[in-house]
Amino acid sequence: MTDRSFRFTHAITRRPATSIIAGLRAVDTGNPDLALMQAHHADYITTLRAAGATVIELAALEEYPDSVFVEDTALCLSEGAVIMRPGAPSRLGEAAEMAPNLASLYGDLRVIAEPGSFIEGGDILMTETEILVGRSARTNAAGIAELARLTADWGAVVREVHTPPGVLHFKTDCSLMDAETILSTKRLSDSGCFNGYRLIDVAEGEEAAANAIRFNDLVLMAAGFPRTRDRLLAAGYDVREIGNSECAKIDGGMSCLSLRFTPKA
Ligand code: CIR
Repeated sequence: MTDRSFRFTHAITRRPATSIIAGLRAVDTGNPDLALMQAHHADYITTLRAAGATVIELAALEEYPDSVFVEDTALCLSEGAVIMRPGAPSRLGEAAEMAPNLASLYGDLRVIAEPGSFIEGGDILMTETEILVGRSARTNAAGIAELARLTADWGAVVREVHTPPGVLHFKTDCSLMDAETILSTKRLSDSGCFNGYRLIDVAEGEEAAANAIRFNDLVLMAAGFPRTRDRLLAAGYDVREIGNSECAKIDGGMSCLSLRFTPKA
């Protein structure tokens, strides 16, 4: 066991653009405040560095309002990286913007390229033994099948699962805490997709706390969910709370804000 699903050397982030106010959202609760988002983003990066990450900060991309959410553009594995094909038309071009950054770090870069394939990184949960991919409004069966084909010779085991209806991404509702343990909402875990894993339930009414990340010895979670935080503390995790009020207005959370990986040249 190498714990490669949560032990990493690197992270990539992208600075939020002023166009963030045009970010996609399921429900309009007002526009994000850029200055406050930048402060939260800086705290997020400082915390990743405290966890041991070499953080590569990319410049803002004004033409893509949602481009701060770099997770959706790629999947980074131990053996190589795969450029995604986002299902949101306004985000399709973000994937090509990420490619050169990963090409310079990885010897093997592959691309989801079929015109009918759609897949976003937010729908992908990598565990120690398998890659779970949730079908959603952004990720279709063709995208999942293409990912499975592209990664088969790396030994990847891709399992198609379902994102709950009305939930943006699979990982909106779950996170890997360690090699055996997943933090999840009940509405997702009730599907049985995590049978065999140890589960920590997000507290009822705190569903937005499910999108957390484990990076080396730290767990980064959105601030404002005290009952879920206390469950993670009781389970022994070293938890850091990061403000997420502005990203939350456009359906973003902890995992969306970075790619986390150990490059293999
Ligand atoms: C979107 O709708 O695509 C963005 N507003 C939010 C993306 C969040 N990304 C993620 O969960 N991985």
